[in-house]
Amino acid sequence: MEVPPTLVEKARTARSITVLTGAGMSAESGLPTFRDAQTGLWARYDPMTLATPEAWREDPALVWAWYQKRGAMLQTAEPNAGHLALATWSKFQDIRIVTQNVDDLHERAGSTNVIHVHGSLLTPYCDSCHTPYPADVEEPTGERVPPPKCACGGLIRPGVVWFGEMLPEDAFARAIDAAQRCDLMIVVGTSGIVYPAAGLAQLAQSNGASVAEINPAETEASSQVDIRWRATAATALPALLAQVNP
Ligand code: BJW
Ligand code: ZN
Repeated sequence: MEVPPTLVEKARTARSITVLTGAGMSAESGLPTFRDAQTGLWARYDPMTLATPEAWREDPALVWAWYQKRGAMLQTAEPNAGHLALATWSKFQDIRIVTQNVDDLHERAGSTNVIHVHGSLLTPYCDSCHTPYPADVEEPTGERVPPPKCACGGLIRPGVVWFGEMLPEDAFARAIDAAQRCDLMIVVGTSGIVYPAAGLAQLAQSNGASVAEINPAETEASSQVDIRWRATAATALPALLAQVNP
């Protein structure tokens, strides 16, 4: 596979690389993206009905079932060749992964340098007293599954960041740091429309980094990045790694 030579050159000489990943990173592991027409979860469900605090208040059982379903899918999913390439790469170069994904496939591939800016499917907590609750995924039997109750009477909610909610302060601070310190940012599999995560690429660029996009489709960010590579995560990242460390 043809790897953009400028990207190989940048990657070889970079002192610090930050990889910003989105749902497309896990698409080849069988997890649907949010907005892709055919497979996106939101083709069947209205995201505004599900991924918001308002939906949680109005119909927690519907929202809980949706996340249980995604948790069940995650249990049977495996990291793909792209996740594995990043884990291998980070053994010999300074690489930080900033992910918008709520799955744990980067970690399962062996990456230890992962910053989760939109939370995780594996960290439910009480929506009232915020006490963590063990992730106990059961395949939902229907569209609605009542969420467990906390000892305080509150409801256990998914440990993810919904629209209108603040990103976890510590994680986002580390993401900003990773964007500011890198000299190459590789943006993989994100549509670039959800802020503030999407702004990290502009932040890296305004701090002098080159920004490369790996995505089979045009995105909101495409016109601004320095290198556009129309390829998928699981094909491009291993090919890039092979060129950087032949
Ligand atoms: C492949 C591939 C392959 C396919 N290989 N690629 C107006 C203007 C600006 C901002 C706002 C606004 N109104 C509201 C906002 C703020 C809002 C926002 O950004 N909204 C926009 C939609 C406009 N942001 C927020 O609310 C954030 N909080 C915040 O701003 O706090 C401050 C605040 C507080 C109060 C009021 C206002 C502001 C929080 C955002 C939280 C996002 N949460 C979600 C759900 C997480 C839980 C869950 O998983 O259910 O995060 S939404 C969803 O989008 C999820 C994702 O992480 C995120 C990004 O999606 P992603 O990863 O890019 O996926 P897709 O599907 O969009 O794209 C997939 C891509 O992969 C495509 O490009 C494909 O081509 C590609 N692909 N196969 C490589 N094999
Ligand atoms: Zn509680």
